[in-house]
Amino acid sequence: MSKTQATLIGVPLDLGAENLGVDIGPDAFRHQQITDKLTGVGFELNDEGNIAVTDRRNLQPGNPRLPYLDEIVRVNEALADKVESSVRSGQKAIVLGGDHSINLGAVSGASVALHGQLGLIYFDAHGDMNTDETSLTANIHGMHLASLMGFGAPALKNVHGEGTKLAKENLLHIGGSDWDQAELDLIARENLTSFSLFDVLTKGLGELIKLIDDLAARVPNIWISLDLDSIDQIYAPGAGMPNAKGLSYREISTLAEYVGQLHNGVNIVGIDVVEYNPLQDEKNKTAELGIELIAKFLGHNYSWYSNYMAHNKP
Ligand SMILES: [Mn+2]
Repeated sequence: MSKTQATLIGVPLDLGAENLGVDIGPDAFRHQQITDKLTGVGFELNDEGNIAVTDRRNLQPGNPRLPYLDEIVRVNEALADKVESSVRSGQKAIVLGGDHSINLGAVSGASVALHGQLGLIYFDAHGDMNTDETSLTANIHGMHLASLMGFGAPALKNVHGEGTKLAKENLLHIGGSDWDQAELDLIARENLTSFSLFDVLTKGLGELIKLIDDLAARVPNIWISLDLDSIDQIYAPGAGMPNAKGLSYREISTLAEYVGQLHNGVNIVGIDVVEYNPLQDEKNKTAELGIELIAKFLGHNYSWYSNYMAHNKP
């Protein structure tokens, strides 16, 4: 198999929510040897380090409906620049969070590089589709997906250039279970595509695979966003908001493998893995699962088994 060129970008941002620990996510992935492990299964990885984020103790929250907006926008602009140049140079972008608000810069950078010809497969227990007017918490990590599609606060919508970064018909939201009413209203009003956890369990993965195929047939490029809280806490205890009814290991790893093996000309341009909280992890297993899923979404095979076999040669 030919080598996959990829850029690794860490974004230790934790200003999008009140969640001590997600800021050390990128370095915890490195501690878990993400570079060696991905290199070992066919990646050529260029680790660009972390984007600098100002500590919240040195910031004023500002507008209570959009706390830490200025720093979140600044960090996302810096991330968008890096992702845009990575995508333009033909490298896969691997973005490690940080809270989920970094998806705003990641998708915006990819979208600008690809002139908006981009789909988004978004795994999350939550909608992340509130606006500053509807949010019950005012946490920006619950707003950026609406912003990408052109809804909500102008400062968020216009990161990395004015206007919509993701056409609303190019979103596939998977695994939702904890919705706010305003998000359900937005999905209904705008006819967004969501395949909830309930859908996974009542209709099965076969129906979801059809939606993935539909998206892949309509867009030439796809970005993957993986909030670790979409996965059951048995397998991903180190998520910012652990989930007792998330996707199983069999479900998420099968979906990742399927996406990574899509052949009809669609290009998986990058992935963000977010809301990793090492303080809540058990024996680094959430980081290890994150590494496995990154490899699989990008068309390679890394797993406990492949790692075992690599280290047990005669
Ligand atoms: Mn999220």
